[in-house]
Amino acid sequence: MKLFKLASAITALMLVVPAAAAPKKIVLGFSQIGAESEWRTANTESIKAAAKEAGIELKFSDAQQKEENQLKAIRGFIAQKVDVIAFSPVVESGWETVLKEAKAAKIPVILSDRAVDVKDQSLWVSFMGSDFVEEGRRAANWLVADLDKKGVKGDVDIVELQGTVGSAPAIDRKKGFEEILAKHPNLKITRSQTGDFTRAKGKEVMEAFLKADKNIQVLFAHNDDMAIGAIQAIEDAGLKPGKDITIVSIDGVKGAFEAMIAGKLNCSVECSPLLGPQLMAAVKDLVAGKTLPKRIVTQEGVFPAEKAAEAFPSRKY
Ligand code: GZL
Repeated sequence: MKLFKLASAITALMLVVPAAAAPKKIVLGFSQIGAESEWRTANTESIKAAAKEAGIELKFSDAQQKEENQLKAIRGFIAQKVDVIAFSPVVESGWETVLKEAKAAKIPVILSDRAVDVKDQSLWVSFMGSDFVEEGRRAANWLVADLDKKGVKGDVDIVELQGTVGSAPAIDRKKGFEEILAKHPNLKITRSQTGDFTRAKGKEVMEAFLKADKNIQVLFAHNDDMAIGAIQAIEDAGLKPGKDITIVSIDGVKGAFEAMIAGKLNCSVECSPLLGPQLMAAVKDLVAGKTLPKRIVTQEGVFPAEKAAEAFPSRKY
């Protein structure tokens, strides 16, 4: 009889005490630049997988490399009252107004991958991504060492494929590369043009460079995708990429490792797109009321061709 009474009491209690409400899901609005390169695709995959793993509801928008689409997406996130906004700004300028709108709506903003150029730094909470100036320095330092190893003296003509005009990686990689070149007056950038971080544009611009200049010795590409496009143009011109023209680029994507193993690319400076886990941890910390570091720098290395085959099997992007 006692057992029956106990069971009835527990049942009655369960009817009275509501089940603990499931904790509200964090909602993150993320505006992605586009799908312009292998790097960007890997970055998107990392963000989506990490959001799923973290149990964060991700509202994801692809801006097709257009700033106006990012502005529209961010305003949409504000209207939907998301908990946090994160984005990778396609260019550095033009964000002041929309970031003020996010601040007025009390929605914190995290910069992922690329920085913005705004006077009021309180408009964004944290910027996580690579040090692009250092990546430019690493590319130039590798080139200086490679030319020294080959005993190359005298003037060296370098052509440069720049990333998207006005973007943080394009501005800063150029800055870092030229900082090192300033110490080596025989190394000169003779032609420089944007390839907008894409293979197609990289090939098109390299074709024009090759038509105009028969003395190109080095190509510095701000990302691997433009280098891979340029490799096709160099081969179409009857030259051997990686031998007739030394090529150094940045990202460290799969296509770059394949090109290095094939002897067509000489060095790729790593720029990790795998920001997803770090971003989701930061979002959770933010929602939990913790303070984030203003700057979170991704750790990365340099891959000369001779290390490519050994490193390739363990690459994650
Ligand atoms: C760098 C990233 C750049 C890559 C390109 O962090 O913003 O954009 O280097 C990508 O491949 O398109």
